[in-house]
Amino acid sequence: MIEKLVIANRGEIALRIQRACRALGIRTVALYSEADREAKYVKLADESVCIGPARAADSYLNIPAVISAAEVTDAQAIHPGYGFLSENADFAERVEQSGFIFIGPRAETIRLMGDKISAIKAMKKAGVPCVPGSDGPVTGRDKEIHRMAAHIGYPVLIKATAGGGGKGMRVVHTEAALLNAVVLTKSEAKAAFGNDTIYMEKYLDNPRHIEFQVLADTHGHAIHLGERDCSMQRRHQKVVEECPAPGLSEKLRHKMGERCAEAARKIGYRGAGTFEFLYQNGEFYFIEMNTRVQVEHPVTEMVTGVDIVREQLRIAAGEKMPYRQKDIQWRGHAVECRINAEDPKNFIPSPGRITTWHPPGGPGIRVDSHVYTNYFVPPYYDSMIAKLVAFGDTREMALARMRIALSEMIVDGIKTNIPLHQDIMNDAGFIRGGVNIHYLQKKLEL
Ligand code: MV4
Repeated sequence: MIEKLVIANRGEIALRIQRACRALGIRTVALYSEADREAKYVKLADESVCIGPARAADSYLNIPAVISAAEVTDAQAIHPGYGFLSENADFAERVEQSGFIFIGPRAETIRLMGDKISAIKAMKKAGVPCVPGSDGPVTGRDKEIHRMAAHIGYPVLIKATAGGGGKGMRVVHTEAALLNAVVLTKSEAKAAFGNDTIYMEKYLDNPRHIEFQVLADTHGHAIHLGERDCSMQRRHQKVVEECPAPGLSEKLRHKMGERCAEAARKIGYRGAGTFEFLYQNGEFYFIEMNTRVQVEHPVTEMVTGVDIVREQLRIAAGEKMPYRQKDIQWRGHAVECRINAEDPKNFIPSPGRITTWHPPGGPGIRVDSHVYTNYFVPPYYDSMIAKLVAFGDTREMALARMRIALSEMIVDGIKTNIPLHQDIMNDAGFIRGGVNIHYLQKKLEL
């Protein structure tokens, strides 16, 4: 097993990784910026190293500083968490070249999935259903681009191959708007990613966002842990996630999950990964793969009983997965609310000191958070301060527990989006289940 591990992240996920390490007897090294110096999760770690000033570019994104910290503390492995360096193929490569274990897939897998065109190609080849589209870069003469869009059928979506997570996309409704959109998206992609390669897909107008969790070890075994519905989002920021997806049949779960596990096997995937799909009119369409542990992994943990971060660590240490697909069972329902330090009406971040922190509890309630009374929420990073997860035998029971938990929770001194979550938990459309990705934005416009 790994004896000592560097956590190249901050906040709740840094604490989550620490907990998994403790359960496996792995000693931890917390890395922190000057803005996180006083955070308790830093003090809870066995060791800690300051890697630079508050600005993420100078600390959590500073590759030489992270690798040096692993060297000076004599650690064997680095867990990148989510965000920051977690999907940076060059980082993964340098970690391994420096002789450390990277908790995640091989650098070449991260690179394959980071380029959306190559990701779609690989998934299509592996039997995963994709959105009808250009099957490669949009190049050539204007006439050919027109022919391609007409063949796919309007509306089409122009996407940057280096994009993802919502950046570098443009919907085109008419032939007249096509070439202008291509030129604009190309120049935006060049400016944002240094890569102007674009591709084209059929635009799906009212999909749900459903993603499948997989785990793959280095002995050729891959399993799926079912799906999560992440459709309740605003401006590409997920707000509420749940497992399982409301209304999805067991048959379709197994069929799609098995396709994802099979694809993971075929590409020699390693570790935890997520296949993102759009789901519309009963059909799944692959859009992207995430090669990291995700924020919303707890809902899957609650329903399957599998500790995903622990499995990431065991897989990275070269162990065989203790589960076969038949061992995985889904029981009950879990919902997660992302609690952010922000104004619940205008979404403006609300950093500052938390004067009272009173988390909820009781049966079926899980709070993943690094904050406490007197914690100062720094203004430099993501505004998420906690994930509140509610489990129940049924979706109705999970939602009922979530409503009670939200009403118990006290966060004073800063603004939070708890009122927004209370509103969502009482929303008729959400209670019915299965809303699409545009639902929350439309609700907020009212
Ligand atoms: C799409 C789409 C509709 N049709 N692709 C947005 C971010 C990136 N992950 C892919 N995205 C989308 N791709 C086709 N062919 C709509 C979106 C989309 C979206 C997807 C998932 C979650 C939230 C979203 C919000 C707006 C648009």
